[in-house]
This record gives sequence, structure tokens and C-alpha cells, in this order.
Amino acid sequence: MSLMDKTGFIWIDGEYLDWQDAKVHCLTHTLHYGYGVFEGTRAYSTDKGPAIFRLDAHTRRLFNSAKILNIEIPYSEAELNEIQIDILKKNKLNSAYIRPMVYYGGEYLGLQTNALSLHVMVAAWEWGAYLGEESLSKGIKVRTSSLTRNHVNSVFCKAKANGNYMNSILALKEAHACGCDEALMLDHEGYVAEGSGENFFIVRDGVIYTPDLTSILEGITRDTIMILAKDLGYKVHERRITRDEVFIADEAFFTGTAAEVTPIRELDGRMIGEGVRGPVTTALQKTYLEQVRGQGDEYPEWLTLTV
Ligand code: PPE
Repeated sequence: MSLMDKTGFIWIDGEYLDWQDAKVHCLTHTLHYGYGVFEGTRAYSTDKGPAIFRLDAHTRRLFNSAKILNIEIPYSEAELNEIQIDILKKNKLNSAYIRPMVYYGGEYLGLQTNALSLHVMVAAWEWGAYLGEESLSKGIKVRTSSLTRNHVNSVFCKAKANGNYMNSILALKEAHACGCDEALMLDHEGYVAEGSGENFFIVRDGVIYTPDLTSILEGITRDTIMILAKDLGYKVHERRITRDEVFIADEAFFTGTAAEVTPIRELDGRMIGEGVRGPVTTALQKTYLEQVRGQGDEYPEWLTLTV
């Protein structure tokens, strides 16, 4: 069931609605101003049945995002976990992308949110490689964005908030217009931040570096990769990275629930390393894809079976 099929069920405020009936009004507050929070979680087919990867961490982040925006979600984390498990069963999905969102209703417009109704939805569908089928093996072409990543005191980067994504969409459009697959965004001081929808890593002389958690989303795949990389014996450092350091890196890659581990073969017309998926990226991608598919023994707590 892909998003294009327009079939199956979507959960809204305690009820499963047919895909076609899961509608909101055009005066929906979040539609006008972007004040809402969401998540993106993947479930993979495993030997033991479909399993959601790091469900607890994603649901925790949804609640943290809501806290940052001063929104009180009218469900517990356990309840929302149950719904995400249940929606896979209901839609008979073996692998899926799950999208919970918390948004305000359309009782009135204007910037106050005090008296608005609050809604929660959860949808799920099959989603293939985020940046195109060949991206995972061949790597992608990236361009540094002319747009600055969200400033820490403008919108809050640790919230996965709807409105934060306007900055991402502008950057992605610009990258596509230049014939690239994705944008690399710099923070307001000019240091490397992240992709439009991914965290960023480089490898130099066998050591892995990733930007620290200032103007970037606290990615769950980023965290997973740091753990797996250390298990494989790599040193991982969180620190500021400059754009020229990326040009001379041996490898670079993006991480995200949707993008998984996507190699970067080119930035701003400069080939990164050999211009192919490098050995460290290959090892991390392989380990990551094994973990999410239940083929690793180390972290059983990362998988929530849905059967
Ligand atoms: N930074 C941003 C801005 C971001 O949107 C994501 C997820 C990440 C980093 C990586 O976070 P995590 O998924 O926890 O490892 N981007 C989502 C795709 C956005 C979209 O809807 O498109 C995702 O990967 O699910």
C-alpha cells in the first residue's frame, strides 16, 4: 500500500477512517501557520514479522517536540505506541513509514492557540528509498544551500515541528533546480548543519565526525549510527564541521529514518573521496540495514514486533 494507492485506514482522534475520509477543514490552524509537530518512523519486515524500529525513541521525540512548542498531547506515549503498532496490522503492512502528527483545529484564525481544539493523526504506508532507488548504492549529488539552517533562537531545532520544514523545502527545491539530489545546510555561523531531512556525517582518516546538536534535529538514525560505529571500532566525534573540510573528506553520508544511510558522492561540484560509496559508509549502511531488519542480536529493544 503506497501513498498513491489512496486505500487503507488513517487514525484520527481515536477512530480509524477510510483513507478517502481522513480530511481536515481548509481553516485548520496548522495548515495556515505550521504550528504542529510530527514524527516519521519506519517499520521493516523481519523474520519474526513486521517490526517498528526505535518506536519508543520516536514517540518520545514527538512528546518532546510538543513540549518545546508548549502543546499537551491528550494521549500517553504508550497509547500512541499502541496506535502505531495497530495501524500496521489494520493496513496489513509488512514494512511502512509511519507518520503521527499533532495539529490544531480550525475554530478560528489568528496566532493564539489557547482555545483551539487539538488533534492527533497517525497514517502509515509503504515508502521506498527516500532519495531514489540508486541513492543507497551509488550515492547522491549535494549542493550547499544558499539558505541558512533554522537559527536556534528563531524556531526550535529539536522540535520536529511542521513549520520548521519550510526552510527545508526551500533548500531542497534550490538543490533540485541545480540538478542535485539534496541540499547541505549551514548554520547561521557558516558551519555544516544537516540536510533538508537528514543528519550529516563525514569520515576522515578512518575517524567519523558529525555536527553537534545545535541547529539540527536530534536524529534517531544519527544516534543509532553513532552507537553502531563505536561497536564496529570507529571513533566518532561530535563537533563543528566546515564546508571545506567536507570537500577533502574521504567519505560523507546522510542519515535519517527515511534516507537510512545515504552516501554522498559529490558536494558543490567536488567529488567526495573516490566519488563512490566508501568503505566506512558501506559498513555502517550494512550494519544499519541488518539492525532494522532484525538481523542483529545486540539491540533487541530497538525493535517492536507488531504481531
Ligand atoms: N534532520 C531533519 C531536518 C529531518 O527532517 C530528519 C528526519 C533528520 C534530521 C533525521 O532524523 P531521524 O529520522 O530521527 O534519523 N527526516 C524525515 C523525513 C522528512 C520528510 O517527511 O520528508 C525522516 O527521515 O523520516
